[in-house]
Amino acid sequence: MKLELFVMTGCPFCGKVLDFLKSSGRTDVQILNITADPAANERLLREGGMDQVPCLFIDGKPLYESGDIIEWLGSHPAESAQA
Ligand SMILES: N[C@@H](CCC(=O)N[C@@H](CS)C(=O)NCC(=O)O)C(=O)O
Repeated sequence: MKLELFVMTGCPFCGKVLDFLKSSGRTDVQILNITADPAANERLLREGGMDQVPCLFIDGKPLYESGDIIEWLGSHPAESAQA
């Protein structure tokens, strides 16, 4: 499963999700910072449909809202952690 988290610098909601990732030791989520990466910003708008972060792309399907993202990540552990 491909997981991509779109964030931006200084966003507290993004910080909440990043803190969750760090505390869970999860490394299977690719981080894309739209502040530093204009192509990622364009992709978020085009494929996600909303100019809002954080947004988690789950195999290309966008999930917005930090609380929903954390809930999803919590209920879908990293594949390597499932064994
Ligand atoms: N309720 C959302 C709030 C997210 C939010 O407000 N993000 C801000 C950055 S801190 C944003 O993307 N603002 C741009 C916009 O809403 O167009 C969440 O918890 O994820």
